[in-house]
Parts: sequence; structure tokens; C-alpha cells
Amino acid sequence: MNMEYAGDEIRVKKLEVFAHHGVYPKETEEGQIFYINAVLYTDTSRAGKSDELEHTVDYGSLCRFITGWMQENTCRLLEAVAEKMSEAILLRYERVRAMDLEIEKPFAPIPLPFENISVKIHRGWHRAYVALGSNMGDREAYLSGAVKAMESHPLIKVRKVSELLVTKPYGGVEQEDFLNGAAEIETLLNPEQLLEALQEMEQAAGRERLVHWGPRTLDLDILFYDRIVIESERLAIPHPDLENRRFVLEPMAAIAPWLRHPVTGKTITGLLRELGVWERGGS
Ligand code: A4P
Ligand code: MG
Repeated sequence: MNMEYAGDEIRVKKLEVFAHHGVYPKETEEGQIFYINAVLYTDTSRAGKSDELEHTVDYGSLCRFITGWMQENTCRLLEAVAEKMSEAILLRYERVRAMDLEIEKPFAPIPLPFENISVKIHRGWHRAYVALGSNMGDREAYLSGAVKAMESHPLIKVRKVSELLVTKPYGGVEQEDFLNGAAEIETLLNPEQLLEALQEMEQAAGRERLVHWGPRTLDLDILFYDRIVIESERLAIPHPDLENRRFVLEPMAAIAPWLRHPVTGKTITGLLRELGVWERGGS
């Protein structure tokens, strides 16, 4: 997948499909007409130069895929049609970085004069960085198990994994040394859903939350998610303490040295350099 540039668009307008989505039994029994509008964000430059179909998204194939999906599935809500079908398209067509998908239902059963009803959504791949940590039991097995768990998640693709480093405990709790690493992933999950998925993986590894900052079999923290900035009770992204953590910055420098913090604009390499200077200055 070309991740860096996806500013070109391939558009499908008003693809007509007869299908059986709806809340009312009459709709699922008898069916009705739907129109599909899709905008696929991709990079067409390679196909533009080569003039080869294999270098782009085959819109013939895409239209057949949409038609098949609409006919083989039954959803109650247009929201569910759009959500599930966009996910299927993004998983199937690797070159599509993001998409707008609109499902129109011109014969929706409302006894009032209207032209059309539709639901339109935007969905796509997001790039995130995850910190990996363990300081109990077979640390290496827990971390490689976490990478495998991410790899086998249907909505996560693992792109890069750093070397694992043995690090001294940070944060004042006396405990065993840690093994730390970082991973670059692509995901269709939103930040909340990604947090939930990572917490399930921690639990599967027998993680118990006993002492804040204390020993753990597996800790998976979201460091960055695109250039998003979130500060809520449940979630802080970018991770608020990452610039003070050598055990985060060193593995990150191995996989994304050029990455810029969305708030400070500093690169990972720059943050690591500052931490080194500060530590030497302070000692
Ligand atoms: N949460 C908020 N933002 C995030 C995020 N970006 N990613 C919330 C993940 N979780 C996030 O985390 C507590 C809550 O943080 C979660 O429920 C989530 O809603 P936790 O993992 O349950 O508890 P914790 O790990 O004890 O606290 P915390 O603050 O996550 O600790 P850290 O920051 O993970 O630090 N020293 C070395 N050398 N290596 C280490 O890996 N790790 C820690 C733990 C301490 N010292 C260390 C290491
Ligand atoms: Mg944590």
C-alpha cells in the first residue's frame, strides 16, 4: 500500500443495486433499489505512467465487489451497510488508503414527499505507534506474543517492529528490569477501539493491574495515532510522558526517527538528543 500520498481519487457514481437492507420485514423480504457513491483515495501516478491496470484499483472489479456485497448481506441500517462494506473494501483493495462511501435509499418507506435518503461516511487506514513493555516472567515471549496478536487482528497490519531492549525501571517503583520495544501499525480501528483491542491483548497475557507503574506481564501503550491529539480521561495521545522516556524513544528512533510530535513539532531523534543532553546536564 502506498501510504505517503493518497491525494488522487477514483469515483463511482450511482451504482444501482437491488438488495434487501432495512428495518421493516417488507424491506428484507421484497428488496429495493440502492445507489452507491464511492470516492477512493489512492495514488494513481504509477498507473498513470505505466498505463497498466495492475498498478491501480480496477473499478470494474470494485463495482462487482460492491454489488456482490450488497446482495449477499442484510443489514437493518444504512449506517451498518456503509460501515461494514467500507471495511470490506479497504481490506480487499490494498491501494485504497481511505474512502468516502454513500448509500442512497431513494424508496425508503416514509409516507412523505422526499427525493432521497442517504448515509455517507469516511473511513480509512490510520498509522499508529505502540510501545511494548514487559518485566515479569518470559518477557520476550510476552512481547513476541503481542506482536503476533496484533498481526492476527483482522483490522491491524504490523508494518515495523523495533529490536527489544533491556531497560532499567522508570518511575520510582522498585521492580525487575523491563524489556521494551515499539511497533508501527496500520489500522482501521479508531483510537478508542485500538485501546480496547490492546487491553484485550494485555488481559490475554495475564496482565493484572495491581500497582500503578508497577510490574506487568505486558503493557501496550498507544504512543501516536496519525497526527491526532486527544486528552480524555481514558486516553491521552500522544502519550504524555514519552519525551521523558528513553525506553520509548530509543525503540521509536529505530523505526521512525523522522516522525514529528504533532504538538511540539520535534522529531523522535530530536527528542532523544534533548533527553541525552538533559540527563548528562542533570547528573
Ligand atoms: N491510557 C491513557 N492514554 C493511553 C495510551 N495512549 N495508551 C489509559 C494506553 N493507555 C492509555 O494504564 C492506565 C490507563 O491509561 C488505561 O486504562 C488507559 O485508559 P495501565 O496500563 O492500565 O496502567 P499502568 O501501566 O500502571 O499506568 P500507565 O500510566 O499506563 O503506566 P505506563 O506509562 O505504561 O508506565 N520502566 C521501563 N524501563 N519500561 C517500561 O515499560 N513502564 C512503566 C509503566 C513504568 N516504568 C517503566 C515502564
Ligand atoms: Mg499502560
